[in-house]
Amino acid sequence: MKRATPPTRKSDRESPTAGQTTLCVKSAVESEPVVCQGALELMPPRVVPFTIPVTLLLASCAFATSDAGLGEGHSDARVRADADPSLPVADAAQAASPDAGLDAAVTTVDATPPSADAVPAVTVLVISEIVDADLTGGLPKFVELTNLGTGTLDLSEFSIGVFSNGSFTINSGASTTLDGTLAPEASYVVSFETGDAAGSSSFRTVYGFDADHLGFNAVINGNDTIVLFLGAATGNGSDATIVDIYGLIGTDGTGEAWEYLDGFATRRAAADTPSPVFTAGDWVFSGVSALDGADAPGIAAATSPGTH
Ligand SMILES: [Ca+2]
Ligand SMILES: [Ca+2]
Ligand SMILES: [Ca+2]
Repeated sequence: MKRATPPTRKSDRESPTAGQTTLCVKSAVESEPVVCQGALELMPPRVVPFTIPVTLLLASCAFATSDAGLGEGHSDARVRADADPSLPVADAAQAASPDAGLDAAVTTVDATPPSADAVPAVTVLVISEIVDADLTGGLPKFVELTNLGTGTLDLSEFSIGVFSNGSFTINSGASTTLDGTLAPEASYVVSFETGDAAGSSSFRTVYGFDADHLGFNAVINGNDTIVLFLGAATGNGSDATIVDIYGLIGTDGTGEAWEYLDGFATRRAAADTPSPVFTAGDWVFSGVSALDGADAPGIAAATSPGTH
C-alpha cells in the first residue's frame, strides 16, 4: 500500500542552491528551536550548506519583510558581510518571535552594549599609583595612570569615577572625563585637591610640579574605590566600560588590604594588563598611616607621581 507522504513546510523542502545567501527563519511552532538555514556561495562552484541556531546570528543579521517565495510566517534574512557569529543575542523576544519588529523595510538589530571585553586591544591604560598623604587637608592626594601600550592614547576617551565609602554609585553622580594625550610608557597624574590650580597646590609644594589634571574634589581618603572608565559614566557606571579598577565597588575599604588612609599603593610592574576585576596581588600597599606626620620631603621620597 502506498504510504501517504507527510506534508512538509516550504522552508523544509527548499534546498540551498548556488548563488543564495538566504537564511530562512522558521517560526511555525514556538517550541521548536529557531534556526537559520541556507547556503553560502564560495566563489565558484562550491556551495556549503549550513544550519546555525539563529540565536547566535540575530544580532548580526539585517532582516527584510520580503516574503516573496516564502510561506506565511517566514522572513528573508541576509547575512551581513561583517556578521560575527560570536555576538550574543540582542533581543531574546525577537528570537522567540522572528517576525516581531519587522515592520520596517529593513531592520538592523544592534549588538549588545559594550562590555569589559569590548575595550580596544590597544588600550593598555592602567591605574598605577594611589596616594592619600597627610599634610593640611589630608593632602596631597592623587591617582596616577600609566600607558603600558605601544600607541599614544587620547585621554578624552577616558574618565575616572570614585565610589565613596562602599557606595554602589559614582560620587557626585558622574565620572570626570580626562584630557590630553598620553604617549607609550608615560604616566598621567590626577590631583584630588579641591580648588587647586596651576602653580599653587599642596601637590606642587611637595613635588615641585603640577599634576596633569587639576580640580578634582578631594573625595578620596583611603577607603574609596577608584575606577578608570572608557567613556563617561553616570550612576552605577553601567553606561560606560570599566578599563581598570582600584578597590571594590560597593565595599568600604576600611580594614581591607587595599585601604590607603594616609598611605599609598603602587602597582607591581608585572601587573601590566588593565582589568575590570581588582586583584590585590597586583599591588604593593604601604598600609594605613604610613604617611602619618610625613613632611613634604618625606612624602616625595615615598611616592612617585609621573613615574611608574
Ligand atoms: Ca590623608
Ligand atoms: Ca572615603
Ligand atoms: Ca608612580
